[in-house]
Amino acid sequence: MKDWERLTTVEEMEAATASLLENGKKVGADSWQQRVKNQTPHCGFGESGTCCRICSMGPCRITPKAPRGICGCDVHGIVGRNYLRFTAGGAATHSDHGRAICHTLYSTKEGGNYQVKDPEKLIRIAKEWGIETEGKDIYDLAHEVAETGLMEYGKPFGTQRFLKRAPQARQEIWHREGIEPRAIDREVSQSMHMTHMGCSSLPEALIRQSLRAGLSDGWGGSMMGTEFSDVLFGTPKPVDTEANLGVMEKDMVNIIVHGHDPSLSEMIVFYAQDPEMIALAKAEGAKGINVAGVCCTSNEVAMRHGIPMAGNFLQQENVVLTGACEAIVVDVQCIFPALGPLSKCFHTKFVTTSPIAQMPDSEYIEFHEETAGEKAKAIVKLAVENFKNRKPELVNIPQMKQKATVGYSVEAIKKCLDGVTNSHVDELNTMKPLIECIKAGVIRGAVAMVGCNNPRIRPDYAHIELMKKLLENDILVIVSGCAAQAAAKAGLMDKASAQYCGEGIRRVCKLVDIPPVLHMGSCVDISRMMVLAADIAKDWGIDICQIPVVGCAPEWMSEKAVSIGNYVVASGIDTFLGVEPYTKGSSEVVGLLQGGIRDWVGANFTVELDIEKLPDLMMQRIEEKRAALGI
Ligand code: BF8
Ligand code: SF4
Repeated sequence: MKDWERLTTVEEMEAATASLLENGKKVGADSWQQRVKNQTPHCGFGESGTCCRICSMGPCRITPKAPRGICGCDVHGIVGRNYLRFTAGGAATHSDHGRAICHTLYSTKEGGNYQVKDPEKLIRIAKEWGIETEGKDIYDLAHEVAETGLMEYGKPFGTQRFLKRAPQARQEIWHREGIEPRAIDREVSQSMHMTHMGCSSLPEALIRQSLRAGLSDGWGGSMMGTEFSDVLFGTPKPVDTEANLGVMEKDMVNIIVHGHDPSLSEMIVFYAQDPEMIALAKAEGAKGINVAGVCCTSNEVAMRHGIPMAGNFLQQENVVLTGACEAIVVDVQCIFPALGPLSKCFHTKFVTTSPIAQMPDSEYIEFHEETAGEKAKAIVKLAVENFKNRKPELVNIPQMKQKATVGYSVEAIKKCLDGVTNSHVDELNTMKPLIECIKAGVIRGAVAMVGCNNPRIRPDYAHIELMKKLLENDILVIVSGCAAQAAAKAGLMDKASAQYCGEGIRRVCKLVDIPPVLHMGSCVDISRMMVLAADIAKDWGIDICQIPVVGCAPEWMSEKAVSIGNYVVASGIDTFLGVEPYTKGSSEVVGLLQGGIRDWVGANFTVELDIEKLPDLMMQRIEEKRAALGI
């Protein structure tokens, strides 16, 4: 068989998009492709991070002729402050999602809208946090754990509880460098304070706080988001699903869930299976109800229920352009405001549900824990009753989809490893079989490929090409967020794709019965990757920065991604970016992020806009780490 022959190519996906844009033209739809043209060229000051508008004496823009703002701040202070604010935006966003999940956990009750699906995990976390579990009703325990979690956001003293999950050496580094995150809200709030007019303009202080704010996200808010979502909705285990626009069904009511918080999508999925709703759909002339997802909420329900993934970030308009989307139901984050006007060009209902993400041209059905069931049912009904308004002449569902096996939580990975016979190891629930593989060189190392799409990069191209190259070279690829969906759409999560990988990965995939690319979840689930790295390091007896693993976000775009980058690097994992942060205006800030912080945390960023060069850079770093370990 020819190399990677059975994958769906980026060219095929682009052809599908082109035909959908033709569909859009018929009804006068706008598109991001057009808006990119309207916005090009971008503002050079914004791009280099050298515009300051944090007080009304400005905006001040730094040029050779005007090297300081009116207050006297130099370019390094301005770029550093902008970078910290960007990070704080991301940390706030992920962590507020985590907070919402804590509230959902607090709302659980026997027979209620939300229940505890993984009591074992709840008890495990309670014990980890020193909460008494003996003889306690599981819901009393859930409430106590949720409340303790909520206190992590504003506690006056101490540091984040989950930091203790890291290897001792890592915890000591965080302490030594003064970057242990305290209360999550405090880190975000302090970042805003530090960047107020007349506070910090010292790049070193600003970057240190960026790392700390990031850590409050990764080892705080995001980690609680992930852990408590598992308690509420079940810890993911391997499940088969499908990906790409072909998962939309011509003869069914198509409901697309989009956003991030599974509290909404779980309910939609549940009521879409309600016999009353299915009967209603049939009465309306449809064969049934099909739920599919976009962006991270899609990852959440794919990981737990095998709900198909219609696409990732830059495909969100495409689902509406198929003309076969009865409703696109959103919660928070990464939702294009464009969906409002676009939906109006079709019969699609654009349903917003969160006070945090309210948009023009949408139907706003506010979602709360107490009324979640009835609201979800109302939304499903709205979609079903909209089926008859479809215009058959506008229906164009590109017939492309791939099989995917997803659901690789840390717990699931350990379970897979338990299934592998290894003469050196007889314990269960350990990373040792994987460590043995790495030591033996069967697997050279791993890359955590994460993040978004960004029109600056040919959509999905970087993700897919990098993954292929790494797999050919026996580098294990773990993924989350929109990178995961790129892999799934291409077919890299189909076990059958292992045949194209290097000999080592091929053997491991066969032995462990896994696909070559492991889907670990949504972007908050990058906290799973932190736990994975911590567990590997602890079982190996080394620090995280010594493991031959790197992070990569080749197509990133959001503030959340920068917050992630900060905590991944601060955790000791070198991170490679294919899109430049808004920092190039300051040699000092760039010097720190791409070099200096290595002295603090043992890792740093590498920015390489030439995607073709990224795999070699990453493999080189992995080999350096192997050499340092003497393997
Ligand atoms: O949190 S990868 S485009 S969907 S920001 Fe958004 Fe980026 Fe996708 Fe999820 Ni993450
Ligand atoms: Fe200009 Fe200083 Fe105000 Fe920024 S803080 S806008 S550099 S005067």
